[in-house]
Amino acid sequence: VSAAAHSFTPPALDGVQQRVVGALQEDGIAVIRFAELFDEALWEELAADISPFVQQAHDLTRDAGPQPEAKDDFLVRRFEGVEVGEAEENGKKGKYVFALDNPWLRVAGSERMLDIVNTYRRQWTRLYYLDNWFTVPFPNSDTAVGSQRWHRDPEEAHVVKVFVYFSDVDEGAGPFEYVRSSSTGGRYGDLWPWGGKVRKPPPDEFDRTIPAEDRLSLTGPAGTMIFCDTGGFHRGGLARTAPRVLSIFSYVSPEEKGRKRFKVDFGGREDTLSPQVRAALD
Ligand SMILES: O=C(O)CCC(=O)C(=O)O
Repeated sequence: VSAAAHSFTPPALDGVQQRVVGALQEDGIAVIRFAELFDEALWEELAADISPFVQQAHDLTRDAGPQPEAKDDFLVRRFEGVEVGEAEENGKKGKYVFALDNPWLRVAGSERMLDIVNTYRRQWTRLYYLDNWFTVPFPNSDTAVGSQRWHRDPEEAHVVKVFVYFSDVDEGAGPFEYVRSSSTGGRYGDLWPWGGKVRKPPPDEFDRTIPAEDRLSLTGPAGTMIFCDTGGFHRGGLARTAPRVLSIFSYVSPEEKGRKRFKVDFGGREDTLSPQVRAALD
């Protein structure tokens, strides 16, 4: 246990934040509406900011083939990976640089958000990835590839991811799916355990072993917000009839400094940040 964990003092949480932490502790997953945590103006700002990316991604993938063969075929990432538009300029094929007033960073690195994640992890976590995703629908797709298959994330046993849907996600849009109570210490924590040899369990055996009622399919309208311990089993993005647009934020413990997949331009304002925000963005 690190020094940071020893000195962690749980912050005061409001009712919504407590509900999210409680559900994370119980099931490894919590689903709320973005509007329960943040105001309408911020939603509008994010929606406007993501919209040109969605248009570009549509154009880029209009002639997608019949079947995806790799992750890059079905997933367009705005700030990393397949670089489109401003990411090409900003990142120059390196890490994307977010200004401190970037709206995604303001949400992902907000105290409101960090207080939830940090209380669940009982330490000041580090934001190591944030992105916008456009998942390409393939009407004839019959084989799951990559993260479309059940898996546990490799970073840490209790890595936390937060997804916000910016499109309506029904079964045809490849919803995120999760096995309740499947992270380490949970009811299904010992099945193909985290860090073990089997990274992607055989689908038939998986379905036989884990009851359907514990396999959650997170459909929902735009504005749906999912907090999740992705050390537990999850999959998603097998879209057939509609694209799926979301933002993703990932949080790890402070020891994982090397993993950070973006940069922050603090503009000399480091000292204005609260210690937990600074720890998250450093
Ligand atoms: O696209 C999805 O819903 C799955 C994402 C996933 O597996 C991940 O972020 O680790």
